Amino acid sequence: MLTFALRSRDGLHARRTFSTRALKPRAAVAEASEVVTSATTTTPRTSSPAASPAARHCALDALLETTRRQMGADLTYVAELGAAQDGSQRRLRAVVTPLPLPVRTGDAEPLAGTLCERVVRSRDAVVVPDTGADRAAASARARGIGAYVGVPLHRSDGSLYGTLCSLSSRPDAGLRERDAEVLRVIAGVVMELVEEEDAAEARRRAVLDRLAGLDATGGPGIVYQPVVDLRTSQHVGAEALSRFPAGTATPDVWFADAARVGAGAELELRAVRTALAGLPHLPGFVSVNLSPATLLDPGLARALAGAPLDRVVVEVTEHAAIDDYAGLLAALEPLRAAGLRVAVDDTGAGYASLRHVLAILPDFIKLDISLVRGLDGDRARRALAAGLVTFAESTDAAIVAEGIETAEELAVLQALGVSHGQGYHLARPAPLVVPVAG
Ligand code: G
Ligand code: MN
Repeated sequence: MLTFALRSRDGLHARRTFSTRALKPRAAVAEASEVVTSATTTTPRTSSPAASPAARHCALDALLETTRRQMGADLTYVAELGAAQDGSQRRLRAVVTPLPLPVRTGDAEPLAGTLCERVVRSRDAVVVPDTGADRAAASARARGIGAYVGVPLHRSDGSLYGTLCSLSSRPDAGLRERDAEVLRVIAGVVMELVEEEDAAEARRRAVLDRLAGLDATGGPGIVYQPVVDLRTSQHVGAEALSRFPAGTATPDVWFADAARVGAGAELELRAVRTALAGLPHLPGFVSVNLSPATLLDPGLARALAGAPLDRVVVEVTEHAAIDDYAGLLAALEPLRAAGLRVAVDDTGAGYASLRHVLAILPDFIKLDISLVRGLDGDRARRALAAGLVTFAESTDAAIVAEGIETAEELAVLQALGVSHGQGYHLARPAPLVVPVAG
């Protein structure tokens, strides 16, 4: 945790400053790092859990906690200026204290009369070892503050962000300029974390906005690409593929973005519901794409409720690792018992697919487009496809070759005994055209 918090150039500087600091050798760096680890798990934290991306927030809290202990302070915090339009307020961005003090992350209060105001005015460090001996610190004294050290925080563009402060209820005669020097170094790392956290939050908001906009227009559109029996040329089913508004990101980016903000299952299941609505108008099965995480989501059963499961196939993507095959199999078991079939998608695209195939023993093994592309002129690809045909026969699975684009590819796949195929050469993905009753 400490290494992460202090990984920047400034951070290395901070680490050196810590270890050579002679004034209050309360904690060696190794000890501090241990302290940080336990601080993030056991010290009562005053920060709100709803704050922002948890990991980054943890790093900021851990850094403040190390700082607090190093300074021997009761409370260390980051205050952000400008909560009010005129900048007269400050808002506590992060607070650490082991004491039951009435301060919380997110609290806002007037800047006027605080020692932070002095930091802001002077744009410089303020060190007050004893508020009782400093007339200008009377209001701090009145609020129970005995000792204070604070430094300004600057954004990477140089503008003033707020203050980083440590304070204690008792005066601290040992407090001096050198302590401010330590805080100044920490301030650089603090701002790196704050700006990272803000940027991540802005990205999160942007994705949520896009998803809300998509919701308003009825979610992703669905096109269906026929899955063809290569022995009979019959359309035996169709893969449902999500399509997003023109001019926006590709579907995989939409799904990855949604997953990053915790809305992956929601988006995938929305696509599933729309896809299944087409079932009455389609021959055979409809095959929907799901990530391993969504297969474990309780919403899946709801999205499938009422659908004829013997006409539904779920495709598990190869791209995501599966940590818990047992959990996945357990979640799928009742659905499979009710007729749902399972496909492993993109087989051959990466190392995970064969593990998926072995663990899941799917009904369909979908050969990735990269194995099918040009296999008519490529002995190794042909050999791999032939091997999978044998494997499929022995495990009662069917092979679906994806991305068949030429007659030559099709002919070789048929000769190898591949039973099913998909691709532009056979049929393009297309929206469902439902005849309107007259
Ligand atoms: O990962 P998955 O196999 O579910 O993705 C299928 C994607 O491949 C879809 O976006 C679909 O439009 C596309 N696709 C379908 N058939 C072909 C094809 O023959 N060639 C290429 N290049 N892409 C295809
Ligand atoms: Mn697929």
